[in-house]
Amino acid sequence: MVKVAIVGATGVVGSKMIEMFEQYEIEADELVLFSSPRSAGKKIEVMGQTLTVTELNEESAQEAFDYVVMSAGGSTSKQFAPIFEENGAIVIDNSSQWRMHEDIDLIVPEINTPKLDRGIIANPNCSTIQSVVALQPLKERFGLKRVHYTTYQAVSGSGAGGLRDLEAGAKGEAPTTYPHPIHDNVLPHIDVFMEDGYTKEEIKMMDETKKILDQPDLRVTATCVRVPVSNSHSVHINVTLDQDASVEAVREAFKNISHIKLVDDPANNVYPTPLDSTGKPEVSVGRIRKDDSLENTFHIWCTADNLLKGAAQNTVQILKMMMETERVHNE
Ligand code: 11C
Repeated sequence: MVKVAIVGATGVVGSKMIEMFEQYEIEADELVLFSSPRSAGKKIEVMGQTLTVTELNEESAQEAFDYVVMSAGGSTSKQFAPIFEENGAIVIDNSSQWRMHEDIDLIVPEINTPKLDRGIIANPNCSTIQSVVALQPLKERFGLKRVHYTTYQAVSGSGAGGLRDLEAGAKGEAPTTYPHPIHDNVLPHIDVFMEDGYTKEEIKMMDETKKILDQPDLRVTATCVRVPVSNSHSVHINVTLDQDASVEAVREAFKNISHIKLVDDPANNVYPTPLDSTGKPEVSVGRIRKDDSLENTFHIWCTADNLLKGAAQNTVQILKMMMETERVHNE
């Protein structure tokens, strides 16, 4: 009897999680959908059943679940993930709340596996996930010395409010989520500003990259930018390798990997775009060029669906991996 809960089931990522449950054929004997009081009572179709969303509170969180996936923001995760954990669940959390805790695993299933010192596993930030997926084959083949990210992030990363600001801005309405219009504009500002002038999104990309790639000495910097695109993030990755490599060798490193799509034929206007990435499970890379301003350095353009590989898909892949490990364990 496997009992699973989705917390934040009515949100932008939560509804993609439900789609991913179907796609990844998650087998749950009982599935419970939790939300805030505002969305409780809503009915949602999941794998042929109609489920009513219930309110997450101190009492409902005490039920014994085998697995809980959460995408309801940091404060909800801070309050409830330890309660689910104490009651025996493996919690896979999509917020930034637990990611950098030393005893919490930060997982991209194509790259690392959980040690499970705790019953909480963290899902990384969306722009980090696609970037480390692109960096991993280069790390394996050539080693990494330094990474400089510049992101072009879609408004769906801010949930329904971001999508609303983009649509409303096109009609001349004022923004309610961002401090400036996002329609016809570009904002070098994602998440809050820290004392050193970086944004929290930039810090997340720097710290999470080192943790997932298990390379604390990697030099990483980032500038994160919101662009007027509905969905799918783009990241320019400027990477310095540990050794010399040709453009062809770097291209070769991305070939024959099922979760990476090499889209790199600029002479025919072929390169990754967010529009092409939307709805797709893989991370796309292209525009691979040598950066002659630094030794052993390359430019890579990378796009991926931030709600899928960047959030719901990666979370459900972790869930699937945990369920399979547990099943093998019990056999
Ligand atoms: C954005 N990357 O596009 C953010 C959304 O730390 O999981 C995800 C925030 C996070 O705004």
